[in-house]
Amino acid sequence: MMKLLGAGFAALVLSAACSAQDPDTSLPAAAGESAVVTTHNGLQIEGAWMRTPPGGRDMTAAYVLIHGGTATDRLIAARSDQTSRIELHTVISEGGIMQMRPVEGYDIPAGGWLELAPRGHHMMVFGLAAEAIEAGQIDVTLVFAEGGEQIVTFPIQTMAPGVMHTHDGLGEHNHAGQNRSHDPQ
Ligand SMILES: [Cu+2]
Repeated sequence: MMKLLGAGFAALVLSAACSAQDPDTSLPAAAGESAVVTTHNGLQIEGAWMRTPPGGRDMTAAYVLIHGGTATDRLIAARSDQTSRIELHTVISEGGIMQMRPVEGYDIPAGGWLELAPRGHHMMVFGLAAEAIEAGQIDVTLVFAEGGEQIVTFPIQTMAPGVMHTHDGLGEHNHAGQNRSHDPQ
């Protein structure tokens, strides 16, 4: 999906909006929303959440929005002690049917962003511990090619948090609107 987005356009919009002064980055997490986590190389991770698996199952998906830093990075793996494994997946259309495929990683463009969201890129979670579901959250280690390992707490919930509201509300940039234009749906 990201490849369809004009890199120059994204850089233009986000270089100003995602600076250190961006009010987005200093907002505390609201109920049901993960805190904004910043890696040592300036990646900003927000909107993390994992979907509550349907009754009795232990397989689910997890999502996150990662703002790029000043250099391109790559999300190459994810893991948690409270799962048996986490795979990086994308969704492709094959013969008109949407299907999931494992991928080696996702690029995070400098000045751009990587979004994992329902019907698109996602982390596929296998063997989720019942204790994590009961606790309503899980610590997941995200592994970046340049940014190293970063632990992020994912709330476990049935619906997406209102992660885009900060972008919509503050008027400087609008990921939600841009993403719709290259959403696979
Ligand atoms: Cu999947």
